Amino acid sequence: MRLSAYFLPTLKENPTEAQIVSHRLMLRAGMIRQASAGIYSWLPLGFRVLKRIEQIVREEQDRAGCQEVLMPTIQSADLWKKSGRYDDYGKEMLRILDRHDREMLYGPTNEELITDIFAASVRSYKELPRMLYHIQWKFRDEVRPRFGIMRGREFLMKDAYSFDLDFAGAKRAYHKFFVAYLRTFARMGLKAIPMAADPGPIGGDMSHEFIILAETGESAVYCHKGYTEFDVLARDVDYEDDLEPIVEHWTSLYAATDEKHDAARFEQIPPDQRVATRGIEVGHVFYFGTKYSKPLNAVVSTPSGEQVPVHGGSYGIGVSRLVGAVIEASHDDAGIIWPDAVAPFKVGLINLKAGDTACTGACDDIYGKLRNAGIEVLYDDRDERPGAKFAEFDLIGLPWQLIVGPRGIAAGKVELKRRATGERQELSIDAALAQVTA
Ligand code: 5CA
Repeated sequence: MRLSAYFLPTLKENPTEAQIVSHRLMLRAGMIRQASAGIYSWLPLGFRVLKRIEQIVREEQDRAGCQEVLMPTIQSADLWKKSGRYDDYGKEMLRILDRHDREMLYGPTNEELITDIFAASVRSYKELPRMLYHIQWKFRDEVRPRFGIMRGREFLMKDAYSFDLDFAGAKRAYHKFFVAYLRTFARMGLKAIPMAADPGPIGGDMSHEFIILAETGESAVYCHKGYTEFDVLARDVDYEDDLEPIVEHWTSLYAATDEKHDAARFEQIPPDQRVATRGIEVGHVFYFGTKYSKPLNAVVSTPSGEQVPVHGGSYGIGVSRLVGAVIEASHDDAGIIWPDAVAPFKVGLINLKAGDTACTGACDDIYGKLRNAGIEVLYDDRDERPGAKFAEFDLIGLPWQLIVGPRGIAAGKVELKRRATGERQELSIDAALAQVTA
């Protein structure tokens, strides 16, 4: 993509409405634009990151054996009346009347709808277990939408649902999602710690929140420092194996959100190993047994012919929130530092002298080669001051900057800068290409 033709409305000044760094940087880097309170449009750069994150979430759900569906954003109130949540949800639910005065709503979550879909077609234990997910926009009329897309009113969520014959089966499903979540967040370069959590309006008996430690997080959290040294991607996971040992390992040390915090237990941890900080909730898993299957009549026959309600769980990931969470975890004073896996482009190709034939010839050539190699590159072909270009590329945080200037090119050299470390190398064009395509 040529920057001269790209819609990238960056801001030079810090927007005053942004209280936390990710919100500030997303606005400054031209990733999002507020449409109304807690509701955002995603501009090209932001949308690319959102899609990358969504794709990692999708791949790890698929790997765990969960199947993708797509349910609508607008739901009928009927099912919610059956589950009892039409009243429970209160003002957070956006209620809509259609032209026939039928009560509709913009879905804040999908337990009712998916349970109804399941109940309509599954009859026997032989069709279990099942795991379904979708990635769809949700609406919650939050009292205080804030921090940009971190606590929006409209936000993109991955929500998955499991259906099992009994508690033992539901626990296996819970473990699958638990492990899939560890892998998902680690692939984005994030350290997410599972913490015992309050199930809130979803209900149920077993629940963990996956938390990224960050001073700017909304929740107060308490955990053992040991978690920061755990490495999950080192393990290859077979989802048919017993995953309990992994879950046990990841719940072996103390970790709890504010609502579940047990000060006495926390104080048993040696003082230098205690972490009391704030965190960003990027995922939440729940086991809720028959809370939805009973009222919505999702029953199956057992091997002995008995009719029983299925055991369910739901498993959410804040896909749009993750964009902000990654920035909170990875930035410096100059701007964003995208981890390779979620970067909107891998390389920024910077032509320092757009009017110079040698520079432009070399850049055009490099641009063509990178594109042919399938590398996503943002090519700054504009006639701007080098200082402004450097600042803009540091702000938008692409992993590599490949800088082409007249002096270097006369000697057949370009400069390659790694955004994360600031390390710069003078290389031949071929050597630079080899590094960024490796
Ligand atoms: N039905 C369950 C799981 S499928 C559910 O709704 N869980 S939840 O309420 O915990 O939401 C799942 C995830 O969505 C949260 O962990 C959080 O990362 C994200 N999320 C929740 N509310 C918001 C919001 N207002 N803005 C952005 N992300 C949100």
